[in-house]
Amino acid sequence: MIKLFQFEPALGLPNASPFCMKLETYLRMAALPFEIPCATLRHLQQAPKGKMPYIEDQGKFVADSTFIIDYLKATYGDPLDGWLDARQRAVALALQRLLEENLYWAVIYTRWVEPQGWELTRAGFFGKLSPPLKWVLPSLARRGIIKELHGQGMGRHSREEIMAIGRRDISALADFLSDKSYFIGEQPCSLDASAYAFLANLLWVPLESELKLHASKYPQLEAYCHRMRSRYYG
Ligand SMILES: N[C@@H](CCC(=O)N[C@@H](CS)C(=O)NCC(=O)O)C(=O)O
Repeated sequence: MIKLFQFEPALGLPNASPFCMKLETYLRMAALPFEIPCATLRHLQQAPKGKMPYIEDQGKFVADSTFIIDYLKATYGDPLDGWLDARQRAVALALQRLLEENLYWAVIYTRWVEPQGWELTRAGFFGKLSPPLKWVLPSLARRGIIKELHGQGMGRHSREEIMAIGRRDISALADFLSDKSYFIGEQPCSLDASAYAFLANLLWVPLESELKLHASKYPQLEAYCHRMRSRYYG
């Protein structure tokens, strides 16, 4: 049985880490049996690449949601993406990169840097820790994330610039989805695991960020999230 190591559910979602939620959604979409060991700090410390999620399968550890999905496809088959032609695959990859390599960092900014977001993040991610970890870890983690934001580059922009970048990504996603049921067509593919995880992490967390407000202007995004949830988390 595949063991999925990830954070515990938070902020009203199966996972407040979009990468963890992406992988769990993929496993559900591909109907692969998996179990989630009770989340502990130790699991993060033992993560092969220092990040969640990772899996253990047949004695092998695999890290990074995309590499894990590649591994799962190679090991158990690819029930989701077989119908895509080369052009659709290229578009799916570009959208995945938009979500995971760009929009992600704008969302991180709203959660870890903006005061209202930080309040929610601190309570949602660290609220259950006992002292002294509860006092030390949140500000250490926040400092680490701010450093990562700076290293990636998003953190060097002004708030207004970051919001403009995020809004632009969201509008592109909404325009591309348009009235389709799933991102590439009427059938889901593995890109939808990523899209659903990232959009639900924007629309369904109790943080009234500017990005959430912008995403809420597109009813097709909300409808899409409901479609994915009832199909795979019903
Ligand atoms: N490229 C990785 C990204 C994973 C990632 O950034 N995970 C974050 C949570 S969203 C994490 O584990 N952060 C903990 C840390 O950096 O200490 C993937 O696709 O799995």
